[in-house]
Amino acid sequence: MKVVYTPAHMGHNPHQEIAASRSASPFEHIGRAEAIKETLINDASMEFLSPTEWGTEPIDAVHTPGLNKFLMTAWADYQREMRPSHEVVPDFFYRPSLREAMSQIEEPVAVNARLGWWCFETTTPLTEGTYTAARAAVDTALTTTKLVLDGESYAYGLCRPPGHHATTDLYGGYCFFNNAAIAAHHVATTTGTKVTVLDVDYHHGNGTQEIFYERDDVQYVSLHGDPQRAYPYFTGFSDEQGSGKGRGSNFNVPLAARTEDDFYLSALDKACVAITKFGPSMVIVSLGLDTFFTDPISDLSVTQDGFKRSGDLVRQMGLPTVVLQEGGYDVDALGNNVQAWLHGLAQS
Ligand code: Q9C
Ligand code: ZN
Repeated sequence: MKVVYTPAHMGHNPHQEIAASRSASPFEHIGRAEAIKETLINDASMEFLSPTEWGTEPIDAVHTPGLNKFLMTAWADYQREMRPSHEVVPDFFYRPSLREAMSQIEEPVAVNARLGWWCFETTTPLTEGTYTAARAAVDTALTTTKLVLDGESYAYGLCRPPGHHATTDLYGGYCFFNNAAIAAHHVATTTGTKVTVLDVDYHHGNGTQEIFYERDDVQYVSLHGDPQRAYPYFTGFSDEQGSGKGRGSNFNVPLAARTEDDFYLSALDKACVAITKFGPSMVIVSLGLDTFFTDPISDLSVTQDGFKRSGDLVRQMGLPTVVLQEGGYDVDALGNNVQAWLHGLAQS
């Protein structure tokens, strides 16, 4: 299987994460992608390639162009305008009801206000090389997608930072640009065919859902921890089924804490039935391994064998499949878990 990887992800190098009312070492760090790379590079069935450059056009086709413009200079703007800091985090979020009944405003001018305009939470710091890394993750997703458009049955993109929490105009949840959504939009618009994003990360992909919620050319299907207890809390409920033209093309499966392999696989089977019914030309998998039973920030109980069975079930749909890396925070198990999923997909 072809694997797209670049060391450019190391530009995104947070030293801390502000969550649960304290600052602690980040769960999303360089070591995650390097652990996956180490496992796959020692696997003779994996062939490594570097991404090519795709520019900002595919990003601006999915996100409000102001998001890319902001992220390009935000870290440097903050150093100059506020104070020198290894990482940059908002402390004031724009919530539209602050201006209830008043005129709509434009993006503010002060960098601290712009942070709260474009970001929705505190766990996603900007560091000096974050922008370069986030752009490289998009290039990785698009290069992987092109391999499959050009005839590979499947390919894997080692995207870091991840993408599925980034909405049309907000970043957060360790995500800056929505790698999978950019890839799906690229396929749908350049081929005129339908595409499915199958999201198996522990967390609901609120960004991908929002981006495609009113569209009938891209289906979003997700298995995740029930938002009644799990991040991102405000989306991922089963009654979110799409709206307008998109009604029926969004499918959420919230899962109970400690869900084990057999139940998880039966839920994934339902997801695959919904995908087959939609009839896409390609499946883009948002692959999170944070459903693993020892993941430090999640509470599902999937095993390495469950990941292999998951890849196998996706293969049985018989569709060209792009696999893009999202979350997964048990770093000691991460490489083996990705490898198991990919071997299930490739039946090797
Ligand atoms: N104490 C992805 O898996 N909050 N994002 C975690 C942990 C952020 C997860 C709090 C979770 C974001 C791509
Ligand atoms: Zn996740």
